[in-house]
Amino acid sequence: MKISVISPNLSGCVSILDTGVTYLATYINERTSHDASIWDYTFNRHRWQSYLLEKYKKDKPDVIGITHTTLYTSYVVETIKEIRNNISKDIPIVLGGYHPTLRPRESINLPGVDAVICGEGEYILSNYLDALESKSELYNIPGLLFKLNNGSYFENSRAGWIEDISSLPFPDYELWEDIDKYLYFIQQLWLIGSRGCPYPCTNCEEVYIKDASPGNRFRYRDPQNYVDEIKFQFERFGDRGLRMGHPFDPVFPINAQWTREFCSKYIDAGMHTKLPLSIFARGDTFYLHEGPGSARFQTFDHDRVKCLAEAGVREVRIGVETGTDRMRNEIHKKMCTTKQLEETFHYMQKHDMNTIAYNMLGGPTETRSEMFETLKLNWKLKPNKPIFFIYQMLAHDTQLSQVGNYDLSPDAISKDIFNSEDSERSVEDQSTIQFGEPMQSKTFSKNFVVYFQLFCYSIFIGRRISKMIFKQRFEFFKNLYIYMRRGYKEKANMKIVFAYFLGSCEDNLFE
Ligand code: B12
Ligand code: SF4
Repeated sequence: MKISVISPNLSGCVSILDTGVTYLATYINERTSHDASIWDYTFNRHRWQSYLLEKYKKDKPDVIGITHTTLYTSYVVETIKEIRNNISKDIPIVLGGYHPTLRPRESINLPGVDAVICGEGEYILSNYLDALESKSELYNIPGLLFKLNNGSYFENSRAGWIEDISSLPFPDYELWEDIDKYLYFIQQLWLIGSRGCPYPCTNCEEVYIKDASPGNRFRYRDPQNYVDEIKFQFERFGDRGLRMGHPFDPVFPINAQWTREFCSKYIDAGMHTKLPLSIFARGDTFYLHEGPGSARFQTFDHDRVKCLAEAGVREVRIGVETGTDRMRNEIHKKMCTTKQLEETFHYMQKHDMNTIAYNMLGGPTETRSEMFETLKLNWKLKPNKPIFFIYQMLAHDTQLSQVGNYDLSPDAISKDIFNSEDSERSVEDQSTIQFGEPMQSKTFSKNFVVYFQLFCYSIFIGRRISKMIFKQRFEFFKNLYIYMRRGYKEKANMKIVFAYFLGSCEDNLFE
């Protein structure tokens, strides 16, 4: 059977190189008798309907898959309509990804959908394709929901998380026709060495997704296997624009022993001098030995940071999230104090690591003065790049009702994810976290968050741009012009292109 999986990115964001889709299609191609291709709107979004038709005629798939993230729901719905109205009334359409995993019944009830995969897709999709090919029953495929002839649906039991993620093939990014364009704009590749996360943050889907399927959600790859993949990706893309590896593991260095093993293997492979890495860590990560639940050590683990630095980790991305302990720990349940953040940023700077601070503006119950605290804390922490996301309602938010003593029920807080009628944001921006739609609140107006974000950026970007111009002089303007012109030509979202220019382009990759 032939399946084409769509990444329906109409936002104009040039970084949506979907790792889940890549893993899925690679597995189908390399480990099953079926064939998979990827159809990607990112650089075709202004003619996505004709693009779909061309791809359909060329690839002639038997099944169409669509990856469904919550903020992209409208793109998924439009895609299904287009397929049903202008391409095929009866080709099976299967949805998978974070939204169907968290809200499978909502996804299966979308008009035009035939099946939904809940959980990780590799084995489940392969079983589904086997069953379609042999025209056998779909009743015994764990993880699958499918439509019945009478319009209702049948829901199989859940499949369980894949136990050994090191056994999966390395993701084949060549399946993305536009991989060279992605590499031009982002100059990095997303790498996945773990799946899941052990923390309970209430702003994140991770804490809810744990229960969407049985088994152990938080899994790490064998360090050697991870290093082998990074080397493999570098050999393929190193001379095509790849300048930095970006492990997307939310808590990359959480386990001291795993971190040391990874670092020594990365050095043994000679990769530390070839491909620098930018990793995620939390403000409390370097105070822990074996993750949450284990004894907390109050002393900072300098050795672990040194070891990362020696292995070529040049940048650490840290979730500051908000300026007050109330928002960070009582509402978002981050378990990380302002003091730990201050120390962590200080030590990172001492160890010569670049830092990125991730922040969220406009979370549930946040007040305007608390948002100012976030700005003040960032000023104090002096990250190389601060990022101010707008808090977005995701699939789990509607289920939140009480956090600590706070009422987060629908009566207290607007829970309408797709409420955008009075939006200040363009349709394309609404699906992004950078410039997305603020939630409604009694403590601030949507406009306040929108303008406050601009204010934060203008302060920090001004400082950063002046530094860059001072260092790079004419080159800065030349590079900016070339990069923005290419973004314009590719009809990308120019705000996001500008953000990537400052974040990861040419001489701006690291300060
Ligand atoms: C890496 C990452 C990215 C990367 C790659 C995105 C991707 N989808 O692969 C980038 C930087 C592009 C990114 C962008 C965004 N991300 Co992001 N990202 C992650 C992160 C850290 C890891 C995801 C991952 O690679 N997991 C490993 C892969 C193998 O698993 P997977 O993606 O779940 O894919 C499996 C299944 O879902 C399923 N599957 C997926 N698609 C399909 C399709 C079909 C047809 C089938 C059958 C199965 C199937 O099979 C896959 C293989 O097992 C997660 C958080 C986390 N810790 O998990 C957030 C996360 C996925 N991101 C999130 C968000 C909100 C975004 C953005 C909207 C942010 C923005 N720019 O504004 C965009 C959305 C873009 C998009 N379409 O995904 C949310 C999604 C929440 C939701 N309910 O949709 C998450 C869960 C974080 C959170 N806040 O909780 N992200
Ligand atoms: S540490 Fe990051 S990935 Fe883990 S639950 Fe918290 S926000 Fe989600």
